[in-house]
Amino acid sequence: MKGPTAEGFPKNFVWGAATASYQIEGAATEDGRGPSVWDMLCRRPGAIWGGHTGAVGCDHYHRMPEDVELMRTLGLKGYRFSISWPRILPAGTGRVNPKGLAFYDRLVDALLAAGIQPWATLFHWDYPQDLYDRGGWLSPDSPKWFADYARIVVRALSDRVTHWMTQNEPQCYIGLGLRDGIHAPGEKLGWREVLLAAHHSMMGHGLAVRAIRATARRRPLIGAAPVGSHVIPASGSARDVATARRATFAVAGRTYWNTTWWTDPLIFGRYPADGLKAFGADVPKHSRRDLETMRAPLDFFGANIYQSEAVRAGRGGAAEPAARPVGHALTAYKWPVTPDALYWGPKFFWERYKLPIVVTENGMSGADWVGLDGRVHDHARIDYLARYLIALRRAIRDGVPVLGYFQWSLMDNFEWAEGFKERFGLIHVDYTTKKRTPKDSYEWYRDLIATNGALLPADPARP
Ligand code: GCO
Repeated sequence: MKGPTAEGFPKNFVWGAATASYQIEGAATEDGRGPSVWDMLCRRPGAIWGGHTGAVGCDHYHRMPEDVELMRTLGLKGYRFSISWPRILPAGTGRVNPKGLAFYDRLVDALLAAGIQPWATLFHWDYPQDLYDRGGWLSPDSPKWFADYARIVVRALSDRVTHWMTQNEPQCYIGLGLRDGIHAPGEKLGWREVLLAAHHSMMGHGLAVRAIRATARRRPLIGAAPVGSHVIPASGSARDVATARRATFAVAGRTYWNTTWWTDPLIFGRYPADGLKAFGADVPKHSRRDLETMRAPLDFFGANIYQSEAVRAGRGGAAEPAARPVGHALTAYKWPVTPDALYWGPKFFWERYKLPIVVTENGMSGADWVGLDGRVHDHARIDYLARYLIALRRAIRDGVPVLGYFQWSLMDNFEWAEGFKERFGLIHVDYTTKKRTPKDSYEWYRDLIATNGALLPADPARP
């Protein structure tokens, strides 16, 4: 990879935006799509804010050409989308739905015609309902189901798609979905089962990576897109930095909010020792072969980064939380605005995993509406993105290889259990009329992309 240019971003930096199938597509029962666990959860009273569902969503399934045109005028270099498993395989395995594949065929063709590189995520949470009924990720067959599905998609699209991500945020679809019951399928299982499901999903990842490499018609670049808990140092002192690094890679007790339980096996072929200790007898019995299945060489490390906690070195190097000042900036979702997450996150991941970084998601929800002048003045989002991208530029200047950045999200969409309450988009969506209105941040991002980042303000941390 080439180093940064004068603007601070490499020459072929992938300026992107991201979405996910269930969050934007709608058309939940059309053209042969099978049901997913999210359709199921959306029917459960009280499960989703406002009783919303993704059944119609942004109606992207029907408005895809209009949406790709908006991406083209935005000047996107890359677009990260996910493929709906039950659209391709209505029952999860077996019969392929040609109309489902045809949709992604059209999408990929439209992207390429617009000069936009497609970045496909194979699984972003809309798990086929039929497979869930057959045990879901608890089934020992589940890794193979996922790999078989991956093979079908890759066979169909890999003449044009070269960038692949296996799974998005297993912490969420396993942790929030099976442990806390907040996300689909809405279960509250014990740790033993939760860890077994996690184990299978990681084996599924490993098998899928091999399936992609064996099937792809053009040389693929493969990664995964986990989330995690990001910890940053309260100061630049070596002790604080070492403490934050340790905390970033710790399994702090029995919680799924960590990075290493989900990522060390994929890259090192082993579970982290502190996690094994914390989960003890609930860790599934497994063989060396299982771990070797999980481990498959990757081409990049995808990271979804939104926020972080700051720590300082306490007594004996223990991590002490550094309280945020009263009145600290929060997004509409009440997530803290912590730009340095996009400096330390990529840096720590690069140091540990030695894979080039792709920021697969970053963005914020805002209280955005269409003003009397017909425009959406989302000043806060512009400021948020600028601050985070300045931190990312600093990481690149300090030698972290970052291949691209995908803003979350191209358009307002179905924010899972929060329904349509949270608006993360560069494009406003009126959910009644489905009208798209590019926000001020869309124009700002367009100009930023056009200058390869040169319009970013100076770095307040490194004037
Ligand atoms: C996630 C998902 C996205 C979310 C986004 C905002 O990170 O939860 O990948 O689907 O919509 O992160 O919460």
